[in-house]
Amino acid sequence: MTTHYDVRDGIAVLTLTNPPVNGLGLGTRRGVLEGLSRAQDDGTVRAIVITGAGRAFSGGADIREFNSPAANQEPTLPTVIAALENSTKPVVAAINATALGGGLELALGAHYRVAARKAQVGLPEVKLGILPGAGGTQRLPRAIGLELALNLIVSGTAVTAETLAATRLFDRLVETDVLAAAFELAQTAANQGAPYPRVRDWRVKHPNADGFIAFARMGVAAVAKNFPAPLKCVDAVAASVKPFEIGLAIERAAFSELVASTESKALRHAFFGERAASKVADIGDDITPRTIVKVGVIGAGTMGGGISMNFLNAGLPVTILESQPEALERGLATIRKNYEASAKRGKLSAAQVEQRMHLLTPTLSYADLTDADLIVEAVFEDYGVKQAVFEQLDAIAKPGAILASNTSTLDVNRIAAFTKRPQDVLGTHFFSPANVMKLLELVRGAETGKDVLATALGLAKKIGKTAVVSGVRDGFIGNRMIEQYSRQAGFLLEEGALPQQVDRAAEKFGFAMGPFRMGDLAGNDIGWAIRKRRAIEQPDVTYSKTADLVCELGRYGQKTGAGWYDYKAGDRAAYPSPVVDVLIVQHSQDLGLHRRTISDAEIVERLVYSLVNEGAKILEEGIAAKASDIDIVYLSGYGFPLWRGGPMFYADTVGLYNVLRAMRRYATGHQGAAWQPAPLLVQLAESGGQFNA
Ligand code: 3H9
Repeated sequence: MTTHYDVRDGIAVLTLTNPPVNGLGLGTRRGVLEGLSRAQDDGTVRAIVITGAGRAFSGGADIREFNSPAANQEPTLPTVIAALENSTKPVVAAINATALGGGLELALGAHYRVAARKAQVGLPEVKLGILPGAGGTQRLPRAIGLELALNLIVSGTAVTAETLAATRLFDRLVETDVLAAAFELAQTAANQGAPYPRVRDWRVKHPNADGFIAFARMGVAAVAKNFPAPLKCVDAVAASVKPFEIGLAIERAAFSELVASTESKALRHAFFGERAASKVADIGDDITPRTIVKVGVIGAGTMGGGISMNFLNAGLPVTILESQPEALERGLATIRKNYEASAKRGKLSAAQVEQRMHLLTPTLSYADLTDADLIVEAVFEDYGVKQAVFEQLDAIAKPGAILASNTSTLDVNRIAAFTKRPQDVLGTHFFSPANVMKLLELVRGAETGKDVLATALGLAKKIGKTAVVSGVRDGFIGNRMIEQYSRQAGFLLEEGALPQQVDRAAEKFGFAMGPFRMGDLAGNDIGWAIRKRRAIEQPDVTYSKTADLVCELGRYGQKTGAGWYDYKAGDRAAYPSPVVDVLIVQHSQDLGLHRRTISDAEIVERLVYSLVNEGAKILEEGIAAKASDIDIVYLSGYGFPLWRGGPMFYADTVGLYNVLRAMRRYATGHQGAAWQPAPLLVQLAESGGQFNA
């Protein structure tokens, strides 16, 4: 049972009991309606209170149900809300905690609302690529006014109930006992008798609704770009000045259209994918995480500093170690500078800056790390350097301390073997800038303890990261895939494209940055070093030499003032470089290739499908546990367009048969050997399957 019914002192109490957040799935909707009928039929019941059990009033419609037959099966949410509204006995919503989306819409169908002051309320549907589809766009403007409602609905922001104290939305706001206040109100309402107030009967008043809506539409159109939902929200809210049923029909039509859109499916995929990423099959509630109260960070460079800031921000003291006093000074100064920049932007107070700096202890001695519960190293990517660090850590770290490597490509098992406690070692691959980027790849070594991984997952949440678990393989998930993408980008140059065309096509597809601008930002020397290593480790794997030629000119990217593009002092814009263009064309000639015009569509397919193919290999090797993990890596760490749901989800929407067919076509072209399709992709394409089934 996902609703509970009982009668106390002549008041029927309907409690939503559908953990974790009382989602309004079919069973719960039925329960509410049945409870309502029971209360109408029971002569002893004078009024009805509806509330939620546990941590929420209701988190809204059950998102998992969307696009399944149950979503449209009666009673739908609009049916349930209409029944509340038309109840012959007064209905009071007792908003004990979070009321979002359909949850708030349900409350708007009650005659009265009592809420806990701190309860979070809002209509966040737009974040899932839809709009409130159970009357929210019509009732909320009636309750709180057109402008405020439009802002909340278009942004999807949740606010505390007390923020809306000045509006008609809540009849009472209370500190603690919501149910008692709701009972009192229910008794009073029953004493007064019908008619009971219905939000639908209220009028939206605004001195210039048309002008305001036109203004809002312009602003929303400018920022919503690839997301259709925000403008539909504006249209629906605009209709709230019309008769209620007309507005409701407009909302309903927009909801049906949006819920079926690829953008909404992608956003819902990302919502669940992000939550699923933190769940690991063999790590259940029986695994007790270790306690982390003190952190050590080795290396005060860009990465070490950024990593430290994450822990400081979460209130965890950090001891940061460097080998040279100057480097330590520099690292500390950078951290302070970053915090002061945040303070200038108004994101931190001066006191908060000091509080964080106060939690930071600099040191040149490993002896100061002996009481750390977690030590993260962010030193140079070289086995020799890592070995020296991990042997030291093994010697000084207290028993049970977690030893983490921020390696972005090296073998975590080999690193773990530098210690006598491989069960305490894992990879924590932060992305630069580490204090900003959401993604954290947790690399589980062959011997990493379950409690160590559980601790890292919990800690990731605490420091606001989106953690994805990867097995041990060169490049883990993200960088392993990006290498194939970069290879294709290089081959495209040999065949006829220029960096600016490739970047433009990738950015038009929606990538935050094309591959060459990204290379210039990250530093082209990093890829160069990897290719040199590959030449020894995997001599059969081919790369375009173009990138090496660019590096040989000292063009490492923004940091050297020149890379694939030219840069001007004090200006981060990338200017196409005649030097690089000549170099590329010359290189094609040297290879004996006849340069051809390459379409943007081909560029995008080759970039994205190379990610997909490698992703499929990662999945079949078990390096990633599920396709959505790969999508989350790309959405949170690599600027993949959110509305396309990540590379694996995107491939599903294109159709794996079509993806494979295109790959087979490219396999007959220049450097076609790079297009060996992953067996998993072939199998799914042939059986009509999907990565994200
Ligand atoms: C809607 O209402 C449409 C209507 O307008 C029209 C209908 C006709 N459904 O985030 P957490 C799960 S659209 C199903 O980790 P928190 C979530 O997957 C809906 N499941 O916790 C997770 O499950 P698991 C509009 C849901 O405390 C667990 O709950 N509403 C739903 O940090 C805990 O979630 C929204 O968009 C749901 N609606 O945050 C609200 N919500 O444990 C979306 C949550 O298996 N939800 N789950 O991984 C949220 O913003 C947050 O989850 C919430 C709790 C603030 C509620």
